[in-house]
Amino acid sequence: MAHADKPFDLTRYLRTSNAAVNHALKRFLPSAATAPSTLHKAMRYSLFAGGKRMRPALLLAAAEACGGSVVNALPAACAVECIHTYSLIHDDLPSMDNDDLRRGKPTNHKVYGEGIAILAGDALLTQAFEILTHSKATQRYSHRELVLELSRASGSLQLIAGQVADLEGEGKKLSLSKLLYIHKRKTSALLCSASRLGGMSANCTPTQLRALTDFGYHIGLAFQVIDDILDVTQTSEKLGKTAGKDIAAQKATYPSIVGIEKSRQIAAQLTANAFAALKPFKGKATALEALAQLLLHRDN
Ligand code: GRG
Repeated sequence: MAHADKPFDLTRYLRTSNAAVNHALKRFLPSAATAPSTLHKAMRYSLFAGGKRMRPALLLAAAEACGGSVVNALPAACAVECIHTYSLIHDDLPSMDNDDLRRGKPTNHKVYGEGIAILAGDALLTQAFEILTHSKATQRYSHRELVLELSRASGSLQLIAGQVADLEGEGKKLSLSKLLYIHKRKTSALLCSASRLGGMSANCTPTQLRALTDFGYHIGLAFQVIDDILDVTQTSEKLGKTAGKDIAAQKATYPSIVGIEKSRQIAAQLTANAFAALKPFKGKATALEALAQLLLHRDN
């Protein structure tokens, strides 16, 4: 998708990658009419509610940086988006963040009720691994390695561990190192895994995989710092989710601990570290660089 002789057009890139991901997701998921249709409607409701599709874009860009194809990377890109969407549905539940708005629409449990929302999240989590089996194994990475990669990133030591620490930290004064522990797991683990899975779908070399790990890790941390800044600087309308939630829930965030300006500097430094990680690609990871910039400067 990238052309060395032209300035990189990220808007066009995202339009193309999002269309490919949406088309594949529609095919991978049971139709809304398939029984139990309430469940499949609920799964599709959140999946197609208008998320930014940053994780799939990152995955496709990582594949491209390693000389891979969109076709081979698409199953993993869809799998990661299913995991991400499940985590948002569950995060919004009354027993978690208790939110009414997500991706600019009423949250899943507001529309379908709590029981169906829990089950839609569960089903998306399971669906993710079924979709992942549609990936092609490569010379260096078997299906076992792909499944291990995604299950580790989304399991009890990473994504869910982050959510547990986040829940348990509410109303408490947290140190920066505890906050880093949460961000690494709650946010960075899945973004990092997206970056790694993109490389793996393209049979990346060990050096490339290390670079993508380092890149994804730093991008993931920057993403959450920016998310925390946006929570206090943007409106709910702009974010498509309730703004100001962190203060209301008494959550420790970078802005609450070090202030907004320092938080911006930290996000910029993390992005610079992510850029530095791309050195082995010798300037050929244009889409990854453009995405890193977008994530740093995003306003929703
Ligand atoms: C297992 C009960 C149970 C729950 C798991 C792990 C988890 C629930 C929730 C964590 C979800 C969470 C809020 C992570 C933070 C990452 C983050 C900032 C997500 C928002 O990502 P965007 O901005 O969202 O990419 P869109 O809607 O654009 O896809």
